[in-house]
Amino acid sequence: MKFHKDRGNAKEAARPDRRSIASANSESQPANPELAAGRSASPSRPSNPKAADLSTVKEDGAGQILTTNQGTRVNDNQNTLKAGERGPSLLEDFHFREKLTHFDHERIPERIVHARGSGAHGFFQVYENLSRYTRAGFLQDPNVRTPVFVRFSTVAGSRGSTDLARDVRGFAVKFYTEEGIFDLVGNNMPVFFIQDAIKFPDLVHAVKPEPDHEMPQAASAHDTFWDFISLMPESMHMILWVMSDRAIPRSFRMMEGFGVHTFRFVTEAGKSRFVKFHWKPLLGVHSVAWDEAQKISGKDPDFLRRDLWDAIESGNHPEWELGVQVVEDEREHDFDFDLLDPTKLIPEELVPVERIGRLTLNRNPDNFFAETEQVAFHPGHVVPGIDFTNDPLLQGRLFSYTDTQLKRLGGPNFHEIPINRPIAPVHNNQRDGHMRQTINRGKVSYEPNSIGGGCPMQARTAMAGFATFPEPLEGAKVRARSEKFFEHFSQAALFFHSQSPPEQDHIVEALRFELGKVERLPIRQRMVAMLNRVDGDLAGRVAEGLGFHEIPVLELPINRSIPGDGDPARLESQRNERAPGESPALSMANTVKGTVATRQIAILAADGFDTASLQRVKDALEQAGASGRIVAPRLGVLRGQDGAELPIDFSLLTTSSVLFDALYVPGGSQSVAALVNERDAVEFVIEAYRHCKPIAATSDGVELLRACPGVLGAPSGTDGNGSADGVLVSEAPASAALVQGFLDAVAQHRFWNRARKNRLGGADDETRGRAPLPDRGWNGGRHLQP
Ligand code: HDE
Repeated sequence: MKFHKDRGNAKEAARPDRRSIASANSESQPANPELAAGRSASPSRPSNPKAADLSTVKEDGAGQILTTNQGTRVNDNQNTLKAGERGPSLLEDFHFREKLTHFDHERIPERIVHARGSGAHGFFQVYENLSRYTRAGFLQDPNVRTPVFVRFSTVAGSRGSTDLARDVRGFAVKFYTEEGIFDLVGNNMPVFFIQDAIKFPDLVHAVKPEPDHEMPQAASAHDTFWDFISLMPESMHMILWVMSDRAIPRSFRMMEGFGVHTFRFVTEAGKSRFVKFHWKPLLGVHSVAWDEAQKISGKDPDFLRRDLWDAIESGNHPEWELGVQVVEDEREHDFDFDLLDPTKLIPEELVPVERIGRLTLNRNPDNFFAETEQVAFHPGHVVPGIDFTNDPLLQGRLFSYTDTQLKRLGGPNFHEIPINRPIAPVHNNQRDGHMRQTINRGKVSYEPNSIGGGCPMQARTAMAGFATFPEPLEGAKVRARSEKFFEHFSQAALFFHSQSPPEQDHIVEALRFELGKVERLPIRQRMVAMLNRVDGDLAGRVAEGLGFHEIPVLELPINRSIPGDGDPARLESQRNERAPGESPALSMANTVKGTVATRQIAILAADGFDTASLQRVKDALEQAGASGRIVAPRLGVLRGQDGAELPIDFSLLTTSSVLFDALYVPGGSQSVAALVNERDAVEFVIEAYRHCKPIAATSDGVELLRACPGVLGAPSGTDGNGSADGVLVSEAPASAALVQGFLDAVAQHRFWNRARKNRLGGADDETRGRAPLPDRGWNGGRHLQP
């Protein structure tokens, strides 16, 4: 290593040259003719231009010498500079002061919402040219891979809170397109709590920990949240989503995503259509059980972050298809609901989702802070061909996101932070400000100008200049919503009616839990009365869990979101009296169940296990893309019946049943005898059963299941012939049929009906006495006709 560097032109040479694509042009020619044509991908571009861009700022201390921030080499990083060995520290110690000052300033404000998040890099590729819908360059050429950075998040909790809180998940995608950044800042639920952005601070204040004692963390189960909700009937549809298992996903990789608002697609010719965006995970949509979620929060609060990281590290790249529901402009008013109302979805049975491309996440960040924390999304980051509607929630968001970055990232230059800067060239007359990185050359920082030849110049639309869709507008200036916004209940009922019976049970249980944590009786009563407007059966079951003998009377007006001079009667919640129907696409029970890829299966064993069976099941799992992990009473190496040795992945102390998707117990009399006497092993099995996971046991392994109360109560399948409740037992060693039956069961994910049958964790059925219900008229299910 050279001690004295030749610093002659080092500073110049080190300047990353990442802005050379379209230097200021004084002629009215497009800087990049391909861009002007709405196309992208010059053949000379690196395969991932964003990765290449980020590489210019990466630092690695390996093999390097420790320096100060000024590049001065440090000789003593152990002692402060003192006046004598026992003397006071000296102000002169520039190294110490720089180090401590930097440390003192290492934290930035966390996001007011979505503080807890996990990110990854990847790319998006469209399946075919979509010029019939949009001029957006990244949606034209199936050969172009557009780099993306995705951040998943919870909403309510702080940065260090648990991943498995019952909550909405953020699903924010930053596309680094050749025409600039497009951010699709969505959630894993297709609707939202409120209709107008002006209520967002109220909603967030209500759900955040209560302001006097700052409790509870990352939880909606408290008085202020339900107080607000019980007065805001427009939230009812979203509430049912948040009370469903969608709010406790098994993995970020197994969540749907939604743009929520209605956006616009605009073609080259200026034709506009409405569009809703969807992300469909190729692994299907799966969740955990609520009891499991709470335990995971203790055992591994980073469960979802770890799952995403590990999947990418091991080459299991998560994938989603981008779907669009496209509605012709002329059909804007054809629906029972207002397309601008973000508390409503367009049922897929009415407008099918067209799958237009694929998102793949294939690279973990190098540095959490620099990338996942500093990434700044904004629904207002759009490219030509994508435009807004007047959804009043979206309109408010268009203000909020820049404002929030100014506070969080400290100034107006946050777009220069490497993770945020576009791969498209940036040229404008914005200057200066905190932490400015760009060194703008020349005298000109205004427009029009003659000194700079008029540059940087505006782009014609034919040069991929963004031009807002000229939507005709009329009307008085008012603070109001359209009439259809006041229909608050029928899509909540549609959602509830579209769920399978176990999913409905989970919603009932969630509401009993959440409202059970509410201390003020009138809030509980108002909520149950409100739920009764959605569905009488739902309200009755929640009421029963709360110990009510009858459904409380709903006080009028239901809608308390009323302006000072507003007429409550005119602004009252409406309910469409038609039967809500069913939309099978809303139920996770109808999701993809054809794969076991990336599932984590615990193999519970001790010394003396049946080597052949264990190996057969483990190999089969791994061949199918799942992982069989050995869990034993201690760490180290296990010795099988025949003396074969196997490394142990986890001891019963270092892991937990809730961290796995399924369980296999091989035989081996010595192994099983040890496990039967191990309380943690018995609990492991009982929990896997209680959480409705697939379980298989062979030969002596069945003994362990017998030692677990309730588990073999009603086995409906033996010898690997398949099992209705996902418990496969065979008194023989693992056969090919058993292995296949187990794989099929793991692909099913969970056997939620087991909880119904055994009353373990599921809601009650009709057998318990229930209060007579005044209003149960919403049960006539029918499928929606496309
Ligand atoms: Fe956000 N939201 N939001 N939001 N949102 C933020 O911006 C806001 C809404 C969403 O991983 C904040 O940079 C308002 C809907 C995601 O960094 C803030 C309203 C949807 C993320 C903000 C909404 C979202 C945010 C906080 C009502 C789904 C995390 C930090 C009008 C379509 C992005 C930040 C990330 C973050 C404001 C409602 C999604 C304060 C005012 C609806 C995924 O600007």
